[in-house]
Amino acid sequence: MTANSGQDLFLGLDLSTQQLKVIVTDSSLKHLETFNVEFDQQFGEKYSIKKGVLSDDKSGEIVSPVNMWLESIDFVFSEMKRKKFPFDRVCGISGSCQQHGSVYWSKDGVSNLTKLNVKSGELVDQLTSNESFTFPNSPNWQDHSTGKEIEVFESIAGDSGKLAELTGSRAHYRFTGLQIRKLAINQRSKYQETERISLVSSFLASVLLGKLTEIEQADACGMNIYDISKQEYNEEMLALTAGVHPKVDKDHSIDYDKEIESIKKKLGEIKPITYKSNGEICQYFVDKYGFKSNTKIYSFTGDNLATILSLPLAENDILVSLGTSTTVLLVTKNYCPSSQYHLFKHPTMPEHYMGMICYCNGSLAREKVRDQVNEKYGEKDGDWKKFDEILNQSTHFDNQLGIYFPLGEIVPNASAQIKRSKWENDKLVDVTKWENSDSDVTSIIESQTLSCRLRLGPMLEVDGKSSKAHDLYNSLVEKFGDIYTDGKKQNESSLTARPKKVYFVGGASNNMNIVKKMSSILGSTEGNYRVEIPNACALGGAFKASWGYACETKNDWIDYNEYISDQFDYKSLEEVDTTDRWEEYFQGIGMLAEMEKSLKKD
Ligand code: XUL
Repeated sequence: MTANSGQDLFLGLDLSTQQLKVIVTDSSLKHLETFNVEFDQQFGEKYSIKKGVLSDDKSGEIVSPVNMWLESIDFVFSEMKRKKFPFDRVCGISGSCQQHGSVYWSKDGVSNLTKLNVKSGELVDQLTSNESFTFPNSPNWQDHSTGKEIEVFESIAGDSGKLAELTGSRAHYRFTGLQIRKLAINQRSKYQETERISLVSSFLASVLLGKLTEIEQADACGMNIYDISKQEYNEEMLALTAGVHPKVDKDHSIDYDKEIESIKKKLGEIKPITYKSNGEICQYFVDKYGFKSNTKIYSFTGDNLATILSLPLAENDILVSLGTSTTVLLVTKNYCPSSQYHLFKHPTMPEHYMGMICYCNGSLAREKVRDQVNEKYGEKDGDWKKFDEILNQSTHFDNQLGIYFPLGEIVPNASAQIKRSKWENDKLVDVTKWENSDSDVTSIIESQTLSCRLRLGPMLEVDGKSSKAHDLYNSLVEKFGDIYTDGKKQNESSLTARPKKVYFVGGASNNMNIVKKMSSILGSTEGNYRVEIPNACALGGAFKASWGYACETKNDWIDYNEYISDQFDYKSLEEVDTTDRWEEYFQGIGMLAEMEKSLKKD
């Protein structure tokens, strides 16, 4: 379909846990084709992987083989070549990669990368793991082996909140600084032999460029090392990462200054967000597949960051992804970190940040309530009819709320539990069951949404103060006292901020009844939309490439959001028809904040 049309093409690559995908777009952001390679299917036996990874249940270690990624690049491009894909029309490439993973280049590896040539075999032959990489595997974001590292990162920063203030997130097992520290301590000589460390995103860009390229600034925020406000590495966190922090690493023979310089060199510089390309594709790909030699490689970013690039998401817009877990992404200028969510630099808007809240309890918790209702009414397993019917009957907030965590939750930090409370005689009363168990239906959607609203508030910006908002805030604190979320006091702005547009994606967004209810509570000022973007992160990568190319052609910045908005296919959005109940749910906000105070922790 692209073969004869002659227009400029852009590629968005997505190197995720289980596959490498390539999507093709044109300069009007039209998605033309998709190619992919599934790791288990193609390389499962060879690399002994399952679902793309090697797991050790005992240690919690989860890694992906770097060689497999190299093989997958040649595999997918060869497939495209076989199908006569017109590589010579590709003007720009960018992409999306699993976040936090890291790749460890040896001195030879850095040099081998610059010598890639079509006569010496495939990428994997020229960058063999034992020579080119000091560690053959890349830590995967599902890894759970860095508990000790979490403790030291948070204690050196002060606490989880202080680390979040500095780096945008509290310490997480998967974050790159902690993963590097584990290797630096346990396999010191291999660490010392490491010449450069890439994130998965900068690794893939580097391979295409045939030279090491910088870590991308937005993805760098997933390392727990990068001071987001100062836009530079934090030295204390670097010392921890290198395993040489004087307070916790007591080896006095270590030359501290030398080690800090060394880790800085290994990580390389972080280039501020830019539209400018990192260079042109290397000759290997030109000779082997027929790319033109001036195909531009734009920095790759993390998959969540690329996801927001797939939609016209402006400041204060939010994206709610209703999957097994619920993930909420938003665009903001407000750097207001918390230990309960993440802030990253925005990958294409230098003044902006991306906020990310990740809940463990999403679909599974809702499905449990659905099953309970279906059992009561003798409905078919898995059917949402009765659940939806009950949900649609609830037209107002009836002063009762439940918290449903069949799994331990991280936002807020709590063990698995169910808690139900009513507002009676001006106080909160806990109950074990509702008078009518059907109430769980409305209650779970309400509490899940109110939890998002509580956490989104501080990240959103308020245009100006209104007397209405002032009154709502005053009556809320009069009734409930000061509202604290995750240890931080909320203020008038954070409690009265509304999102502009809300986009719903992911499996459960197919249920319009759930989407309507959530929309009525979140209170967006410019509409709610349901949208299907099955290739969101790859698409975001391709859009980033075509935007970068347009800016470079103009030789100036084009506002990313304007660029996307101008060409976006608005027909793909389905507007949600809902009644705004934002004001009514202030009562729910007060109740949820109060209920969260007494949640059980492990
Ligand atoms: C985000 C995260 C995951 C991976 C998935 O912090 O770890 O979303 O990026 O690929």
